[in-house]
Amino acid sequence: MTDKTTPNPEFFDMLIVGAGFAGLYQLYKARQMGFKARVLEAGDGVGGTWFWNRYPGARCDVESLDYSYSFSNELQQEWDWSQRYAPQAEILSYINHVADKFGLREDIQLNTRVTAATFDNERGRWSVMTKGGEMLDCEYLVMATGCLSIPQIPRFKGLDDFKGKWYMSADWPKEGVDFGGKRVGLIGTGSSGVQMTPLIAAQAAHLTVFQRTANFSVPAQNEPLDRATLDEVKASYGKRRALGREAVTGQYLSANDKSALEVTPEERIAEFEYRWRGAGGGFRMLRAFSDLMRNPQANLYAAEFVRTKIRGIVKDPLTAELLCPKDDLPFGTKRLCVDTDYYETFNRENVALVDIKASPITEVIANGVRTQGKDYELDVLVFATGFDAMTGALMAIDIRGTSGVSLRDKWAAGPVTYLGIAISGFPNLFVIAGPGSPSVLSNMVHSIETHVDWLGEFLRHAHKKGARRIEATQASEEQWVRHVNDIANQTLYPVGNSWYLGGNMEGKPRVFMPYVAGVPAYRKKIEDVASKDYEGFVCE
Ligand code: FAD
Ligand code: N01
Repeated sequence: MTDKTTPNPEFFDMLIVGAGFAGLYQLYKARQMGFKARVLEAGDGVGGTWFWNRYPGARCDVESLDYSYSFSNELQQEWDWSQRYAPQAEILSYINHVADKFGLREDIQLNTRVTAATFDNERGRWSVMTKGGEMLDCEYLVMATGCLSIPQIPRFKGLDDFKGKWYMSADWPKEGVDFGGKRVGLIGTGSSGVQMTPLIAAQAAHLTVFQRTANFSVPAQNEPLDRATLDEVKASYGKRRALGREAVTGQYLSANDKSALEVTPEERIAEFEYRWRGAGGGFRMLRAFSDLMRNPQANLYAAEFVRTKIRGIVKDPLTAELLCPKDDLPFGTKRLCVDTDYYETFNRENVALVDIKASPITEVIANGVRTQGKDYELDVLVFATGFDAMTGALMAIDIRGTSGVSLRDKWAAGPVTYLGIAISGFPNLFVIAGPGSPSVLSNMVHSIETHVDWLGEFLRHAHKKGARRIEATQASEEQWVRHVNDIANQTLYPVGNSWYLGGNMEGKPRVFMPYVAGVPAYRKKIEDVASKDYEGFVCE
């Protein structure tokens, strides 16, 4: 630990904020480059998303064979995933295994929240301040702070007076929660709420699901991975990873390049059925046809398919109708939920769905929840209310670049970056999988590796030239932001209200944040930039 009283803060070549998939790989890479580096992590363990989100049913929706590091063949050969979509605990074990295998822990400082970072123009260094008052200096500051790491804390009136216990999906107790015999209220029906609903329902005396907006959910078709499958994948893992690199979402899956409009109705239903019953998963469903996210009619076909499924599964017609997403939410414009028995759960006697769009929650009362129409008696409340996504973790830190310019001010109308990795006015600061990169629309582990590898090459290149200060120009940033917006506006993504565009938080600027053109198109852009002597950056 750095001595807090030292007048000269300890200096690092690189400080990395966050110990999730991104921070760990960045540390591994920094060491390979001979850097003195340290990771600062707010939590008391590594794992990021998978450290915090321990709620029942939490698991990935990109297959684990792809949602895992590819940088070490030894690692991918020795690790056996138990299921197609591994549960949270297994992903967390994997990340811990990575930390141990590569001896990363000695350079990871846990229980350390970064509160401020200031660039010293004269010395070309970042001064980083922690919540505990510690100061550390570095040449490069890498923000591996995550896109979904700042939960939206429920601000319901009366919550402090609630007599029961309440929990948040993204800050779940390590010891778990026993719902046995309890009347549980769940607020939030996004991916987290959808994953936990069947498990809570199976344990609790009664579950009331409070739904504000119905979202689309498709079956995961999760299954155990047997030895033969694992051996087969491992025998040609490189090939699978290479195919993933060339896929729009950075993962190995079958994409149909036909338009939903060029096939017969029977062929269309057959394709959707194959993805619903056989292939499973949200990313596979989104690739059922090439134009689902571009053509309103194609999108409507997918939406109608899922609505028909819901009506077929859920026996009570009123509940079924309530669960059907409405036309103002085109299919897939909000992250598709991926479930195991979500809709089926509403056929259980001990589960009720409440429409809080029609009758909003007015307050939490001592023994439950009050809506405009009715009181619900509850022993436990669960909030699966989402995140201050993509910008929240960066805006929570007081980051000041050249001439004291504040990131909070710069991003007041929405995030602006060059390539989703650098910000003009903030030299030597890099964001892993930030806004303006494929990020959350892709297999994140793949996109994280892409950024860390590209940045590594960039820093090597800069050092060779004797440059120590790297900064994106304002012109290149403006051009990139325009491009990101243009591409998004050619799709249906900005039509649905979602956290992708800040629409889940009151007062947050509405800007579509991820880069929708896909992983291969993005890689081509960043490789082009590199091949043109890192065009758009000033290195001196
Ligand atoms: P995180 O894992 O979010 O790690 C960031 C870390 O930074 C956290 O540990 C946080 O505590 C720390 N931190 C933040 N601010 C500070 C600070 N100021 N000081 C110190 N530390 C700080 N993506 C997929 O591609 N596929 C999936 O299947 C998938 N499933 C998901 C399931 C859930 C429940 C959630 C919430 C997200 C999921 N995601 C998925 C997205 C997921 O966030 C990424 O895949 C990935 O884990 C992000 O890794 P990261 O290292 O970038 O960020
Ligand atoms: O959060 P969300 P999440 N009163 O924002 C509701 C990843 N992830 O944690 O839609 C009442 O999606 C809100 O309602 P509305 C994935 O990328 C992946 O579930 O705003 N309700 C919504 O229903 C995902 O997209 C997996 O009207 C309130 C819900 O809470 C991202 O993380 C699993 C409310 C929030 O849904 C976030 O998912 C989990 C209020 N005041 C997470 N505030 C996988 O499957 C919010 N809501 C891999």
